Amino acid sequence: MRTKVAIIGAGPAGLLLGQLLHTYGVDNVVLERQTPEYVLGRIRAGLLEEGTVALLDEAGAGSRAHHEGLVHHGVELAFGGARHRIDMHAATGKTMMIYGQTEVTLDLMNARKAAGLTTIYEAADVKPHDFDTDLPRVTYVKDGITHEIACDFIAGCDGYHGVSRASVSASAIQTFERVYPFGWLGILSETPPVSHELIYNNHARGFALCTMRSTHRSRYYVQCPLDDHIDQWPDDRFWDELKRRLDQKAVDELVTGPSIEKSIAPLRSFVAEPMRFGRMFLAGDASHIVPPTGAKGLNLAASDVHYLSHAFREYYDEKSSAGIDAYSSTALTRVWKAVRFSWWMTSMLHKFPDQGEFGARIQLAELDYLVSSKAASTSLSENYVGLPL
Ligand code: FAS
Ligand code: PHB
Repeated sequence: MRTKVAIIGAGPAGLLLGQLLHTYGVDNVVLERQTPEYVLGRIRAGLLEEGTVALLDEAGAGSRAHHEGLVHHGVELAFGGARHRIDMHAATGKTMMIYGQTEVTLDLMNARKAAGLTTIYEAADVKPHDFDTDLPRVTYVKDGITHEIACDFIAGCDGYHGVSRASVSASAIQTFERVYPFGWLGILSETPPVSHELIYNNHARGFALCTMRSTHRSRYYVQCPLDDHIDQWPDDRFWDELKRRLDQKAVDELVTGPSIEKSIAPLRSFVAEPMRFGRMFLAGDASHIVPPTGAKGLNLAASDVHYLSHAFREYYDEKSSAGIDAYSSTALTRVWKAVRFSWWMTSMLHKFPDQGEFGARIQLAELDYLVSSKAASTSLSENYVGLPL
């Protein structure tokens, strides 16, 4: 088999890249090690920046988001028993959309199927080869048979645990990492959200986030110890702990119910540099991870794909390598600003084991400054809604 761009990974990054390249007339094949059902079963991100929604539109996969997504103009920060709204639309003119990553992935899968494009699911032992030459190729095993795809370029969209970054020699890559001393315990319930917007809670017992997937499906997170196991968190314990961390109005209005999904995610900040290795390019979680506090993970994958898809279009349409040569530095400039923002939000809202009373007071002072200063809340807003592409 031969294609122009071999994409490893059928998560949001890989599928969005595949759709945009198809729109630009660039032939591509997507290789995914899991089944479509497994990929759709992962409950992850929930908040889309305007730029991400615009990319879904450009990829021909945005219409359901516009019908079913919830457009938000702000968020609330809760601390010291009170809630404070940050009107992000007033500060930036931009909005955010609540539309789950599962739905984004499904819409991209359906668009790819409708376009008759090749996606090879359950592709085992996927390996990128010779990406430091002009003849890169990818091999994989399907039904016990080894296949090879000759290509012009390889896009590593295979997430943090993927094979692409792992295939780069240690001397060619530099990584930066911060692992946080806690995780997020998340629950999905078929209950109406406690508020029509998100509530980020700083509490002495730990962070909590009230978010949603629709007007009848809620998602809540509480900060938990890294070594906690999901079996230690029956629903009743989760709801009790969440109530201890919310303001009284939220407690009074919270509708609890059985969990339809419950999971614990570790938190880390991670960046691999560069994002290009010869004819192989990394995009999304394959190259960087952020703590979900700033709602940047999925949106960063989308901005990487924006830059990379335009670079490939320029290469084939204009016979110019300027875009692909600039991809890594262009993408990393935006990545690091989102990594900083996500680290800052995480540092301000979570209880750190070694922070002490002084650290707790600094957090409250930061939050109080944020909600009482137009300049501070504008800075928060422009990062949260998404910096310009
Ligand atoms: P993904 O990891 O989504 O997709 C990579 C794909 O590559 C997967 O389908 C995988 O099966 C496949 N793959 C891996 N190795 C392969 C191989 N060797 N061969 C072939 N295929 C291979 N972000 C937020 O903004 N908000 C959140 O609340 C949030 N919660 C999260 C919770 C969890 C538990 C995790 C892990 C992440 C969360 N994220 C969140 C971040 C998440 O949304 C990512 O940013 C997003 O999935 C990035 O998309 P991709 O880069 O496509 O990577
Ligand atoms: C979510 O809806 O899952 C979500 C929203 C905002 C975040 C993190 C997660 O910062």
